[in-house]
Amino acid sequence: MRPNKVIEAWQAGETAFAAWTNTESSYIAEVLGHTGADAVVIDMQHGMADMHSALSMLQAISATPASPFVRVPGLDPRLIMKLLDYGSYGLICPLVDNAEQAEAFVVASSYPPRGGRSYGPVRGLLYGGPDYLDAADRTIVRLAMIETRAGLDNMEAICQVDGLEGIFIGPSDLSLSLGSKPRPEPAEDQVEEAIARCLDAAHKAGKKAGIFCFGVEGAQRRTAQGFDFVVPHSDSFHMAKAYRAALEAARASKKN
Ligand code: 3PY
Ligand code: MG
Repeated sequence: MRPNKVIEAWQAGETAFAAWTNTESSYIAEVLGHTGADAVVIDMQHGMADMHSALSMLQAISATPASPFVRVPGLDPRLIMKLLDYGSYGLICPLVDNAEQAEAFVVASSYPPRGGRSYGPVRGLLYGGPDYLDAADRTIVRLAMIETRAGLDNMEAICQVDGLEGIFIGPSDLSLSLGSKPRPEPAEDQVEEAIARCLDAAHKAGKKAGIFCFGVEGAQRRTAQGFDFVVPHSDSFHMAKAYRAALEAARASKKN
């Protein structure tokens, strides 16, 4: 089966870096796939993509060196199965509160005997290759999001779930859940402390730890802390920031 770039990075002892798209654009997904990212994550929880656009975006990412990942809208086995059949190589599941939900996530995304994924990888087979059935369970990356107080309380048990490659921290929701305001790194002390505990618990359990970051400095901070899967914010954030800077620089050159 075609290798997963994120797993390859981890096997080489490297941090995996992912680009994140809030758009529903296959063109932008393709552009992101050519930026050197190990994966492009289509955000179907808060982003614009629906199932229709997700299919063309997954196809577009397939034409790049990056592996196609999706943040699913929620723990819905039907959507999870379909997005895998569409060719997603990685799934990030939001708002995982306990080990039972993490187990349900693994079951929905794994073939029997481990899971209950129904057979029909109509596009996964084209992208992955003829040995898809044998290799899919160990090639697809599953990350459970820790971003609630319950998830934090149950994080050790979540990290014990077999078949889960790791956790992915959502600092904004985690902040809200702990009574803090979301803000760029560093987060408020209690949130930073919770993030450090998540990182430690994941590594103690032999799992990977990923995190969404709020820009370049944040991504550098989390990479230096030892996170294994780092997302340095979204495409819409970087596009607006870069365009604002370009416009300001051009305006500043105007002769009076
Ligand atoms: C959060 O910070 O809550 C996230 O879900 C990041 O994507
Ligand atoms: Mg969140």
